[in-house]
Amino acid sequence: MRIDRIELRLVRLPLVRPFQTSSSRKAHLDHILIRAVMADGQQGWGECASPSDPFYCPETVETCWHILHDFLAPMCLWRDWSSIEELVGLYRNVKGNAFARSGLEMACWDALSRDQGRPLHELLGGTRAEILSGVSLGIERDLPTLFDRIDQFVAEGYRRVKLKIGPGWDVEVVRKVRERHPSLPLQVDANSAYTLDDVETLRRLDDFDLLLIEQPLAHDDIVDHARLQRALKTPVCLDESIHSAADARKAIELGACKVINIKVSRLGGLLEARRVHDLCLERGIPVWCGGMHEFGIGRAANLAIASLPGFTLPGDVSGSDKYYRRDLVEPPILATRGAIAVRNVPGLGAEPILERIDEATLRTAILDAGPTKG
Ligand code: OSB
Ligand code: MG
Repeated sequence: MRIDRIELRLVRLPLVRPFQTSSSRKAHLDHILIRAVMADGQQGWGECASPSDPFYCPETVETCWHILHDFLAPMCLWRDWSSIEELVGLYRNVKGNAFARSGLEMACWDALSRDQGRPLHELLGGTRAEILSGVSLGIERDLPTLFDRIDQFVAEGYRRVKLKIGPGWDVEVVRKVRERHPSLPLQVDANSAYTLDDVETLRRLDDFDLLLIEQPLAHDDIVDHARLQRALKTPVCLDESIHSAADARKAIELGACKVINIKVSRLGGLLEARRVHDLCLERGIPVWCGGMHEFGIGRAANLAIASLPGFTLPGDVSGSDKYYRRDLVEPPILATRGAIAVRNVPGLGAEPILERIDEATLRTAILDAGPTKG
């Protein structure tokens, strides 16, 4: 395979319901779509689902644009590769910037699987015909609003609920949700909001039969998480701290977690995501698929990886209707009774609709110059 042309598009979709983070209120999301056109005319699409601000991880939409435009694309254009391992070898000198790498790699996986006439989930080694779907709920304005949201998604059949927590919105919120839903599979995500000074607060969460607590401590820590895990009954799950299979191995060996959240974009792509999956399967560590509010292309890639056998816990991959009124792909990715079917068609499993993408595009760059050294 050889990429002759890379198209980058900054694409905006309005959110069905604005969401509030600690620092901003968002009514829409901007992601980068990558179209890679091969020498033989085969195409693939990828999505870079980076947040626009550096509050989840250091990357932003604009750093992704910069790295894709000025480094990754020039390092790959006009170079021959025959496997994804060879493709990522072309840009192995690029450190970090996982979201940017993941978007380009996804476009190449899509093109490769279309070229072979096989579904991406099959290339990856997927074994499930459907994936089990949970929802991730933000910190809401008040408890009644949170209860309404939970009731809605439980009624729709979602298999588990994840609550975002932080100081001031934790033990009492979880207590009340647990009282209202005694047998609901429930987990919490702290997005690094605590320190070891909060062990007593976090220990109180042990009373609520949570599936796990996700990333309670610093985004770049695995050592303190090991200490915390020893103090808690609730399994610790790492998200932000795990960037590679090597990180996952170290975290498991240190006892920093009992579960890992596999997020394609945080791991720099599907190849590394599969390596983390394989390691966890071998070590008996359950995994689940995290999300970044992906549009249809990135969501389809999440479904493909989540079909692998080690994904034994419901993921954050919900129907796209939870976020977007009209997504950019057909058929729309929707959950039925808390499960999403994995499609048996060549490629990612979702067809990008060009007219909708054109309508949503804010900025475009076309790269088709010869290669540079990296
Ligand atoms: O920590 O899992 C997280 C979204 C943005 C940043 C961090 C996280 C999330 C989610 C999204 O929880 C879940 C989804 O895509 O539905
Ligand atoms: Mg998380």
